[in-house]
Formats: sequence, structure tokens, C-alpha cells
Amino acid sequence: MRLSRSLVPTLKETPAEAQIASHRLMLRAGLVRQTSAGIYAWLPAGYRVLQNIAQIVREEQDASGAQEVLMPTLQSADLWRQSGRYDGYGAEMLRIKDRHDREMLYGPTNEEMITDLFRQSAKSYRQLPQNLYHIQWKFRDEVRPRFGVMRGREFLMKDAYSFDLDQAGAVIAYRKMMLAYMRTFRRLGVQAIPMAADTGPIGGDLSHEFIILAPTGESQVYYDAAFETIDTSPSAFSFNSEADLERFAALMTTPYAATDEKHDEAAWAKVANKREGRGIEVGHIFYFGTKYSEPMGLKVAGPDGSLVVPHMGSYGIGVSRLVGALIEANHDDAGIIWADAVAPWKATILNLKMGDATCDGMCEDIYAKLKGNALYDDRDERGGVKFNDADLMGHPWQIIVGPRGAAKGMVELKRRATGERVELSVEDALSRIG
Ligand code: 5CA
Repeated sequence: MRLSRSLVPTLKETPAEAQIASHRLMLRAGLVRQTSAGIYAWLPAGYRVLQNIAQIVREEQDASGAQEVLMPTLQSADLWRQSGRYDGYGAEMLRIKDRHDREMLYGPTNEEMITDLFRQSAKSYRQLPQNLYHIQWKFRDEVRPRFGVMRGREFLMKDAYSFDLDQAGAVIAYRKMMLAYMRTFRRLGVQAIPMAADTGPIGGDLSHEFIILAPTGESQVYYDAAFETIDTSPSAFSFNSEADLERFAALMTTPYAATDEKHDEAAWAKVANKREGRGIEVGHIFYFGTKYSEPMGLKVAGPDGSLVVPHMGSYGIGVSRLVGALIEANHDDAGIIWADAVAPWKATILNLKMGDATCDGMCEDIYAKLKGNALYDDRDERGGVKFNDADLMGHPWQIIVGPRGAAKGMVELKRRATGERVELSVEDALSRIG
């Protein structure tokens, strides 16, 4: 993209309404704009990051064997009456009436809808197990939406729902998701810690939150350094081996890990390699047995012909929250530091002398070679402005083209994360970027 013709409205001033670094930086780097309290429009750079994160989440869900679907945002109140959650959900649920006075709601989560879809077509135990997920907008009328996209009212979630014949099967599904989550967060470039959690309105008796470490996170977390060295790669654990999954789950749930509220000083004292930090909840997984399948009448024919009520779990990742959380985890005084895997563009090209035939020619050449993976700063601005905006926006690589270097066929390549700058030929710079 050419910056001169893009809607990337960077701000020099710090917006007064933003209390935390990621919110400030998301506004300053032109990623999002608030349209109503807790509701955001995603501008081109922000939307690219959101899609990159969603794509990594999708690939790891698919690798675990889950199937992608897309359910609507609007749901019928009747379905929620069947599960018994409609009245209890309270003011967080946005309730709507259509022109026929039918009660609808903007989905805060999809347990009811997926259970309904599944009961319409699953008839036999032979169709189990299955896991279905979607990446869809949710609405929760939070009392105090804050911190930008981290606690919004409308937000993008990946939610998966597993169906198994019995509890033993559901536990395997749960472990698969835990493994998929660890791989997802690793690819996003952050350390995630699974922590035993309360189940809240989703219900059930087995639940883990996934907390990623970020110096400005909302909660204080205490954990065993063992988490940092667990190899979660496909060579270490296979989704198809129950023994692997059991070994993995033990590695993930045995070492000490707790947030403030559940911290146990006595147990903590026994941890050899203590780690402490701040954390942000970016995922939450639940096993809740027949909490929805039973009241909603989901039954399949079991192996002996009698009807069986499937056991279910649900598994969420806050996709839009992750954009803020990744910035909390990786930024400095100058701005965002994107990991290569999620950056809106791999590189930015800074033309320090627009109108200079050599600089312009070299920039156009690099821009064409990077095939859509670069943001070309072709604005008629001073170098200082371009440097500051490039640091603010956090592109992993900056290719700096000035008249002196260009005359020799050289550019400067800067790595945002380290600040390292080297002078290279165009060819060498492009091969470094890869
Ligand atoms: N049905 C279950 C699992 S699919 C569920 O809804 N779980 S949840 O309530 O824990 O939400 C899943 C994830 O969505 C959370 O871990 C969090 O990362 C994200 N999330 C929840 N509320 C918000 C919010 N108000 N703004 C942004 N992200 C949110």
C-alpha cells in the first residue's frame, strides 16, 4: 500500500481517553477508531493485523481437527430459553425485537446455537467426536468497556464446541484444544500460561484460562519457569495419540501457576524456579458435560441402540483482544513492535527524498518486489516524520532510501525490534527480509 493514499491516520499527540499503552498505540498508529462506547471500526492497518491473528488461530484449529463454520451474530431468544440461560444472563445480553415482535439477541457466545445445529443432524455415536468452531463477532454489554479492544462490547472471538460420547472423550477434546492453544500463542510470539479457572456463566467443572505475559497486564501472575521450556511442537505431541495428549496435559497442569486471587503462598514457596509477571487473559476453555445437551434434548443413538446425551466443551480465544494484548507484550517508548507473523506489513519503505529520480525509482522497484507485503511511505514529509511513524506503527523492517545511499545503489535496513541498522544493497536487504 502507498501511505499517501491510505487511511492510516497516525497521531502525534497521545489521546486523552486511553489509559493503557496498547489503547494509546492503537489509536496513535491508526489501527482503530471508536464508533460507540466499546465498539471499534478497524482501519486498514488494524484490520490486517486482526486477519493475520485470525488466520493463525484458524490454522491451528484446523490442525487439531476442528471444522470451521460461521454462525450468525443474531440469535433467537427461544433457543436460550431452552437451555435456561435467557433470563439469567442479565444486562450483559443485548436483547432486540424484530418487526414481528419476536425476541432476538446479539450473541454473547454460541453454546445454544451450536447445540441446536448439532441436534438437527447428528443421529448416531458414529458421528462423534466432532469439534466445530467459528470466528465471529460477539456482543456483551459490559458495564465498563475499557482499555480499547481489550474489553470491548463488540469483539471478535474464536469459539469452538466439542461433542463427545462420554466424559473420557470430552477430556481428550479438551486436551487437544489446550495443545492447539499453546501452539497458537507460540506462533503469535508470546508466552502463554494455562491456569485453572472459575467457569462463570458458561458453567462446568473443568476450565482453564490462558494468560499471556505482558508487563502492563491486568492481573499479577505467579508461575513455574517450567512452562517456558515445554516443547509443544508437532514433533513433541500428536493430536492423534491419546498418550501424547495425556502427557501434554500433565505437563501443562502440574507446574504451579496462579493469578492473584488464587495465589497460594505455601505452594508457591515450594516452586524451585519462580517467575512473576503481569498477564492478560486471551483464551478460556471449558468442559461442561451435558449442561446444554441435556436440557436442549441433544441425543444420539449409542453403540447398543439406547440414546446417549453427548458431553460438550467450549473453547474461546479473544481474537480482537489479542491485538491489544500483543501490543502490551511488545512495545517501547517509540511505538508498537510487531512480531513478523502478525505485522500488517512485513516492511515499510521510507523514501527520504520524494521527487528525486534515483530514490523514487529505487523505492518503486523495492515496492514491486515486495508484492503487497510493504507499506510505501511516499508522503511528501520530512524524514523525521517518516522515522517516527514507522517506529510508531511497528513494522518489523524499515527500508530507508536516501539520496546518498541510493546513488551507490544502497539502502539502510532497520530491524524494529533491536534498532539495528545496516547499509546493504537492495538485493541483500530483500533477502534478509525473506
Ligand atoms: N463460550 C465460551 C468459550 S467459547 C466463552 O464465551 N468464554 S469467555 O467468556 O471466556 O470468552 C472467551 C474469550 O473472549 C476470553 O478469554 C477473552 O479473551 C475474550 N473476551 C471476553 N470478553 C471480552 C470483551 N468484552 N472484549 C474483548 N474480548 C473479550
